[in-house]
Amino acid sequence: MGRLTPIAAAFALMLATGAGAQSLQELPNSGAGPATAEDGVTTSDGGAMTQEEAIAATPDDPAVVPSAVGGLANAGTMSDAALGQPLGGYNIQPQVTALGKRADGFNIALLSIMAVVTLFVFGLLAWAMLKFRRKSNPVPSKTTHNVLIEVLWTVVPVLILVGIAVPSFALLLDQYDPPEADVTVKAIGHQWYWEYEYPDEGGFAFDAIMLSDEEAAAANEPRLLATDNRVVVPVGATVKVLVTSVDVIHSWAMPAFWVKMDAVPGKINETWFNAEQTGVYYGQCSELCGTRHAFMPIVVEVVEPAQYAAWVAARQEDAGIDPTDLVEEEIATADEPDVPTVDAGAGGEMSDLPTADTAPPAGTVVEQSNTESAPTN
Ligand SMILES: [Cu+2]
Repeated sequence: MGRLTPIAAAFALMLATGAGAQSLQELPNSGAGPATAEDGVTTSDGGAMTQEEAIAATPDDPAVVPSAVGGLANAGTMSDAALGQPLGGYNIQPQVTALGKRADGFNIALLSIMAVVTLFVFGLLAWAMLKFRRKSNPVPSKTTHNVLIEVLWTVVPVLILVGIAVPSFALLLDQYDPPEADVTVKAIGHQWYWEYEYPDEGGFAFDAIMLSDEEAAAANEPRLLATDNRVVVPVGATVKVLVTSVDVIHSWAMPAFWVKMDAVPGKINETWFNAEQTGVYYGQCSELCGTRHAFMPIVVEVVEPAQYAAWVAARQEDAGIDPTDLVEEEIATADEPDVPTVDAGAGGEMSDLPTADTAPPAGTVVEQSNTESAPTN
């Protein structure tokens, strides 16, 4: 018991300092934290929505854009049971983005290194226990130092860690350094469904509501993962996803793209993907957000560019948007300077968020690095 006391004391101290640091971090943000009812949250139609209104906007009254085909705003691609959805095995879903493939390979490499190290250490333990037990080794050695062994057990682990760090940092940097976007999609989390907006295509928007078990079965889609409307994007295009929320923190996650980004009220986070294969891909909200957290799935339909153009034209027609107006608008705004960007840093800590005093001007995009990009949850 005597030896446990200092450990318990250290643990209590750790808890105390951890809690202290947390409350300090929260203090400067108390006035500029996640949007409250007074702040109002800007919605897709440009108006302000209070938190109560946002919560009241339940899936019962979705503002679905009607579609020419079947009332669904999707391009009608059939889902493939071997792609873009859980396979029921122990492995990560097949990746369809270059970064996803790299990350998947890195994951397997790390697991292999861990397996080798673990087996080696357990082997050493077993060997030492057998070889140096009292019965087979009655006179213990008095050796206390061995320079060669000490250098080896320091240098070898350092080399292993450096060998892991180099590809790891390279992958991380590439994830946060997106190429210029071809398509921009805004994903807005609601309790409990996702709303999508295509700001560059005239700003048409729609909600994605989960299909019931019967509807999913009838459409030959996986249970609890299919939605009535899907995010449609072209294959081989760099898609920028702006992720935000109007009520609580959600998370927009797509395992087959190795993408996961928190949806934080009052803040726009950015992530991106470039899908190399057409198909229907399923994901889920990955931040516990309330009672129906498990029932706000995400569906991305990757189609050929021509199919995408037709889908956009149909959505614009449904929403009463004249595409020729958009071209004129683009020319009119072409001379305006770029919106400044503030990088919140790798941690994305609360303390890194702009406070009321230092907040960047309205319209500034605050980038948050995605430190939890792995699709496994
Ligand atoms: Cu959610």
